Amino acid sequence: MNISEKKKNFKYSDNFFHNHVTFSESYFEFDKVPTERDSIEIAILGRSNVGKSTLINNLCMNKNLAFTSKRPGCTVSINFYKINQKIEKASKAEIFLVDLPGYGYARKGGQDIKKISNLINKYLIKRKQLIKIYLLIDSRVGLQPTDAEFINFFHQNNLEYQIVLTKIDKAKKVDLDNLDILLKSFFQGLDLAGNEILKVSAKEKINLDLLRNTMMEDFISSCKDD
Ligand SMILES: Nc1nc2c(ncn2[C@@H]2O[C@H](COP(=O)(O)OP(=O)(O)OP(=O)(O)O)[C@@H](O)[C@H]2O)c(=O)[nH]1
Ligand SMILES: [Mg+2]
Repeated sequence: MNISEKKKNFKYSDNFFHNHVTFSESYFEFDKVPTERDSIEIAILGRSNVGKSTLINNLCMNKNLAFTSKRPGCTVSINFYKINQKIEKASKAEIFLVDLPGYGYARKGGQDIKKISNLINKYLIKRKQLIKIYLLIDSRVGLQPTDAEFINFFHQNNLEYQIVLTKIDKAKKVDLDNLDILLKSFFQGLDLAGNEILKVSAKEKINLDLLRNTMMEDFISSCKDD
């Protein structure tokens, strides 16, 4: 589906998120996450401070859902936000947005980085309910080596993903153009599976409707063969 076709469905997908999302639970260890839950999950991943939690709040139109901070290292647990809607084809499945801790930031020496990357990696590799990863990249900071490592990791492990550039309200046009060129060359050898790179601003609410729609379509299509 192209962007103009998607726009027709925005009302429906805005409503899918609006007032229907509640905090469910947090886990500091992957082994505590319930394994046999009948759920479908989209994870939000990215470097610390890229804007993951802010994006979740703005997608769900609820500023008080996820904790956000100017300082990096704010989210240190896996946080589940439940979308209280059902998908016809899988009427029993619970639907979650999952806010992951940010990578690349050490709060207390090197300890945290290792613990957090273990938590993220376990969730990404072991979670059967995970249908797609939305990898956020700060449009002002650009693609960092750790982001590239994750993208390679997705390909090695056949994980579905979508790249989202954040904070485009703050990026200069020239930086966005340069980042476009860099990403195009990075992805040349990799199959992006037809997914366009999305560019959003939570602050200025740019392309959030498109992002909601893309996520809703992911949830629906993950249930098609059930
Ligand atoms: N200008 C601008 N600032 C943003 C935007 N999104 C988030 N921010 C700011 O970026 C900072 C970090 O936001 P968070 O949402 O806490 O980032 P995070 O990725 O969840 O960070 P961790 O939990 O540490 O991994 C905050 O000061 C936000 O206000 C945006 O679209 N535009
Ligand atoms: Mg956060």
